[in-house]
This record gives sequence, structure tokens and C-alpha cells, in this order.
Amino acid sequence: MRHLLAALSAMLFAAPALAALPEDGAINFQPAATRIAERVHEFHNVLLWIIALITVLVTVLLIWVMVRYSRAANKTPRKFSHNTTVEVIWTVVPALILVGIASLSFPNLFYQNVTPNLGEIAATSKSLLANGKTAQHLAYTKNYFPDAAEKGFVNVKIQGNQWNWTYTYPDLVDETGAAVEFVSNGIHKGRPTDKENYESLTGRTDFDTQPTNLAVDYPMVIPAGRYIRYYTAAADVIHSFTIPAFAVKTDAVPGRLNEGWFLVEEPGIYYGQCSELCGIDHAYMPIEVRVVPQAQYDRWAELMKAGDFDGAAASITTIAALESETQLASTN
Ligand SMILES: [Cu+2]
Repeated sequence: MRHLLAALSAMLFAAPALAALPEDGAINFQPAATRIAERVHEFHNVLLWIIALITVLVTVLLIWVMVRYSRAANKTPRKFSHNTTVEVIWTVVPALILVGIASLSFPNLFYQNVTPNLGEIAATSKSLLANGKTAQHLAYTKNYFPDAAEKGFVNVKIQGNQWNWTYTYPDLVDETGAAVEFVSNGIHKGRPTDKENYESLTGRTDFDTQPTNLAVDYPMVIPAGRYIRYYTAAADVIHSFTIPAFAVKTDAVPGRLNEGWFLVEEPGIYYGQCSELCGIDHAYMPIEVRVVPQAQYDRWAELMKAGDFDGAAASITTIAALESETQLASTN
């Protein structure tokens, strides 16, 4: 039985972790990793239909007008220049289409922009269940995550610098009262010495297997299935914290804090890039987020608090599967 368990856990650990990154020849979005991204994709798909239908309609109308009212078909043109019915229709119909689009767009905007009130989510979920409204509860949990809400936020401050990111975890405080904070550098800087520098600075030998202009030396690490509240700041010029799979893009502006949130259920490696032109090395300040099960996150946090940055980085080289959560907890 023990061997079976060991083999099973080895299999779980060896399962290739999901990596969200751009692919050659791909034409659509990266798969959605958050509910925010799912909603953005759903909205995009509706818009695509609306745009396609309008394009077809206008094209057909144009062709019809060109044929029906050509000089050959109309030897003597008529001289009127107004038609009230037509003018009302072509004003009102587009306006109604826009109202329809807005009615789908605004809820997404609010969902994404307003940091959720976790106490309210937990309370709403409980009252729905208490009143036996299971269908409504199911619909509610699609957009809100009561279990995660009970656990509160994981806070991360993200500061853009020319040209790397500083991650600060105000919840993770060491004995001296200092919060865990580290700088995350892209391992590619567009220079021939990149590999040499990476290997000598980190002692790692995996340079060639890392995705170009996306991999970093010390990634941002967050637990799966938890509400993440992030703040963006900038030390010098405007940067933008962007992760396509999360549908997250928040400017990092000197002198102010911007706030956002997301929740990722699936452990994996998610890549993004600074999306605000910020200077000569703008292309070389990628974002790498490792979403790991809670137990693996806790172990990483302990190592970070102890100042063992390389041990912490090594502890998240392989992303554990969610099923191995209990396994991890017991080895902690
Ligand atoms: Cu930047």
C-alpha cells in the first residue's frame, strides 16, 4: 500500500504542470485561468457574432445598392435627399445594439474592477444555502467563491522597476517584522551573456528549457483557489502588470497604488509581460506566476521568511497537483 501511494504521488508530482504562454500559430486567447478571463472570453465571443452579422449586413446592402441603383439601372436619377423612416432606423438600431453591448459589458467591468467583499460573499452563500436556494447558490458560486472567501485575501504588492518587478507579501512577516520581499528578474536580457549570468547567479542549469523572454529567476508565487488582492506601484516610470490567462492588466504608476484581484483554481505556471512601454529593456521584464497548492505555498512562504530564497525557489520548481495536497501537508 505504501509503495502504491508513493508511486501514485510520484505520478501526480511528475504530471506536467500547466503552462500558460503564447504559442506559435495560435489565433485565439490563452485558455482562461480565472473567472474574470472566462467572462471576458464569453463577452468577446458574443461581440464577434455581432460584428460578423453587422459586417455581412452592410456588405450585402452595399452590393445591393451598387447593383440596383447603378447608372445602367437608373438612367434618370431621382432627386430626393431625405427619408425619415430610413434615418430613424439607422440611428435607433445601432443605438440599441450599443445599449445591448453595454448591458453585457458593464457587469464584467464591475466584476473585474471592484475588489470583492469577502465577508459579504460568505454571508450571501450561507443565507442562500440556509434558505434552500441551491440553484441560486450554484449560480452564485460560479462568480464568487465562498470557500475561498472564508479564508480571506492573500495580499501581494507588485512594484514595476526599470526593468524588473519587486514582489512584497505583507502577510508574510519574519521574526524581525519585515515582510517577505524579492526582486524578480527576467532571465533573458537580449544579451549573449544571459545564460552565463543566470547560471552563475542562481546555480541552476535549466536555462535552455525556459521560455524565451517569459521566464524569471524568482517568480511570483500564489496559492491556488485563494482570493488574491494585488496592488501595483512603480518606482520610476509607468509599467503595466499583465497576465493574459488571468485577463489581468493593471498599470503600475509612480506615486499611486492601483488595486486588483483574481483567483486561480488550477495550479500551473502563468506567464505575462510588462505592457506599458517603459524604456530600453521593456521587453525584458516578464512576469512569471507559479500557482501552487496551499501546502506547497505555505512551505515556500516558510523558506522565504527564513531568508532561504534559493531553497524556496527550488521548492516550487515542480508544481504539485491539487490532489497531492494532503501528501504535501504530511511531508511539510
Ligand atoms: Cu515595464
